[in-house]
Amino acid sequence: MIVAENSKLITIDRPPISETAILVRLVVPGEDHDEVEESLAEMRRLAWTAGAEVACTMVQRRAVPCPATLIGAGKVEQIARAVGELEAILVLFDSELSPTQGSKLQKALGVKVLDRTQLILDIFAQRARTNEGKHQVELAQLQYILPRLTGRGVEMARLGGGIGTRGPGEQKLEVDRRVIRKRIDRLRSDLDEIRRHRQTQRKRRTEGAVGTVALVGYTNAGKSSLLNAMTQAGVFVEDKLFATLDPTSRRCDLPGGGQAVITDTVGFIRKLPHGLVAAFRATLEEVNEADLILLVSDVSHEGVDEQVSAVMGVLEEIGATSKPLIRVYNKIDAADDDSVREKLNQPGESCAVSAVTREGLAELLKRIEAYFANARTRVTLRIPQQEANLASRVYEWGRVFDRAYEGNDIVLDAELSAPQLGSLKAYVVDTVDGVA
Ligand SMILES: Nc1nc2c(ncn2[C@@H]2O[C@H](COP(=O)(O)OP(=O)(O)OP(=O)(O)O)[C@@H](O)[C@H]2O)c(=O)[nH]1
Ligand SMILES: [Mg+2]
Repeated sequence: MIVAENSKLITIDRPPISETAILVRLVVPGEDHDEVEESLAEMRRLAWTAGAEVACTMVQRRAVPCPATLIGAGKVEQIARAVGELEAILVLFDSELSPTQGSKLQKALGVKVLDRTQLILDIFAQRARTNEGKHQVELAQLQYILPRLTGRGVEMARLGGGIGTRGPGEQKLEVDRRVIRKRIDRLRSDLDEIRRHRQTQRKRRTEGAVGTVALVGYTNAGKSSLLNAMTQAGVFVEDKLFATLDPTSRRCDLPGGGQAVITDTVGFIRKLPHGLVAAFRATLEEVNEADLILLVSDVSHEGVDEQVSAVMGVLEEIGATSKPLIRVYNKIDAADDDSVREKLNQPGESCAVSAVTREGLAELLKRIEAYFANARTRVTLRIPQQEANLASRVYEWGRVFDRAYEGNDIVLDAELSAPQLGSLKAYVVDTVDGVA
């Protein structure tokens, strides 16, 4: 169901629908066969997640894309026939369509035509639960629609609801550009407010912890399952794409005492729409703010390497590549031992686990602990005796080597992690770098 309230347009609690779709892909010279197959398989899963069944897949090889309709006129006719025969009501393109191409194809085929970006946006619209998620999805949708605001709305409205018309799609013609721009401004300022609120929350949430860890990875890699296994968080897990949209943080006990804050967040996908990444800034900030990243991947999946590269691409886009990172190969219970071994032999710190059987989890926690132990700094703190509660916090959080009283001050020789030191910065009088 699409609701339009105070010009706010977003889908809420739409019942699952079942649509028959045809999947189309243009293959240009030089494209890798396996990657094309993988990308098509993923589109089928995306379609299924959105509520459509792909009845047939049609691929066209062409030296160059057709500017008007991406694929050639003959292929368009062939698809139109298939639409009639299969009674399909949706044609999905595993490519980005320009506004003109989308509009021409829709006219020629007489059914809804959606590209990969629109399909992903639709799933995000279905999945958004919190205010933050809904705001971010709406912003991405409006930004996508704005340059496409000519004519296609009529066709969308005529073709009825369902996949791709959720969110503001079918309302396009009634809401002119000016109104949309105003709404975009409003969403941006609301999101700024949400981000500020998130920052305050983050501070409170992470107080005293040795540090924060973000679970990052391809959609369906098992990030939420891993958070649950590490912290008994009870987060929603589903064998569909983009089960998680909103970040969840939980404290996790480390083997030698102390706690890390682990944050689970939205999954990535290849060709993730740039606008969506930009719109999800508040959510993705959780990754930028983390002290350590766990790059979670599904080692039982054939396309795991490509998935990891797609994740690295997004990390680059959000400026998080310089963060310390541990590669976590998940689902080892479903993978063959050789491929796991091969992954672990690659350069960089890595770890193999199963969120389901819990194999390797203890080792992963040890690695996290070791990272923060190595990242500790030995400092001298001078704390006024009236603030003795701060001194007890140092004992609670880190290691204290020596304590002395000088005048009205307690002087502590202690070792703390960088995030812990953050809130005690004002009391640090001396630092011994690199002492573990
Ligand atoms: N066999 C096996 N399945 C797993 C493992 N971890 C997760 N899964 C399954 O993989 C699917 C996806 O798990 P999630 O934890 O929802 O994955 P996610 O990375 O949070 O996915 P998104 O939130 O959609 O990005 C679910 O069906 C899980 O049960 C594992 O270690 N082994
Ligand atoms: Mg998840």
